Amino acid sequence: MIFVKGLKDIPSNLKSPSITIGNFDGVHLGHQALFKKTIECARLQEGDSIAITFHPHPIRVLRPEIPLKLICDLEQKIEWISEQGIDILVCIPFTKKFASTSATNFVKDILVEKLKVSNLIVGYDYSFGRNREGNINFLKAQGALYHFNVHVVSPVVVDSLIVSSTLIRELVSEGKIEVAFKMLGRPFELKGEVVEGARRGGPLLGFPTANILVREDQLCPKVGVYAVIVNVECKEYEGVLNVGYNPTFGGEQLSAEVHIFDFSQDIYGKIIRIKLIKRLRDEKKFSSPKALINQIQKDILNAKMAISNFLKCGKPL
Ligand code: RBF
Ligand code: MG
Repeated sequence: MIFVKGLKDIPSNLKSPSITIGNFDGVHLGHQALFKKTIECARLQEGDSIAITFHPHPIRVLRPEIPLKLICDLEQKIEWISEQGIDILVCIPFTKKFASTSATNFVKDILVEKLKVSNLIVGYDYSFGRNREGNINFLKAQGALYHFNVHVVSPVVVDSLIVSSTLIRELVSEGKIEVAFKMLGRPFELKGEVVEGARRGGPLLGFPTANILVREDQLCPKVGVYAVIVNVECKEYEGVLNVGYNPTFGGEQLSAEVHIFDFSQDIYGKIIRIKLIKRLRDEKKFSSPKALINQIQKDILNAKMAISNFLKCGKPL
């Protein structure tokens, strides 16, 4: 996949482009349906499949007062869209000025004149442009005017719920990561830098943990204990993640820390990716460190079981 930042560096020799547009936070099954349709349209015409996305997320720019927690960062988005088989990903820097572009001008200047769109693929609920005036009826009318096809992709339904980034954010913050998993088509991933923790896990409990810096703008799973697969410098390890306040030690600050099995490297400052496979339990206040140690031993056994089931059949049991 070719990644293009901004509209200036778009290759000039595009072949009858099939284009999809969206924010694609999480690159979930709904987004994946759009990419499949886009690639299918491109194949039929032996043309290029193109995805257009925006960064930062438009809500961040237009409604900064909304505390939007994103499922993924730009790097994850690029990686996951690339895995879908899209030829070119165009990322438009989203500014207030760009947001004031009318839907008419976006279609004429960017889709038609710049990209020479042949097929436009959008989700059933799509709208864009100043005041969201670019809805599906508008796009169909523009398609008739400029001779491009508009394909509307139906919603994807999982457990009788329509897959959406908003719903996945809710599910993850409620700890329903198994449902989020089904909607994403992959485990929810918590990514972050390993930072200094309380330095209690190793010396006191015998379970050293890597503490992750969870940024303000990042979606954090509900407090609790999870079976996880951790990616450290492209290698995968199994582990248990605790998101919580460490009430046994009277903690007040939220932390996310992962105990990685059979692992003793110093990884301070490294960015790691934690795939949440199964939620194991709530965080609890234990009467003593000893009682907590007993529970963590059980957590580790439960995590190993959940991960082994996941590796066998691709889903948590
Ligand atoms: N701390 C608690 O106070 N209650 C818990 O239920 C709890 N569960 C944990 C489960 C796992 C798998 C791990 C690795 C840690 C857990 N902790 C819990 C956090 C523990 O208090 C923390 O690792 C140490 O305080 C070191 O920061
Ligand atoms: Mg630690």
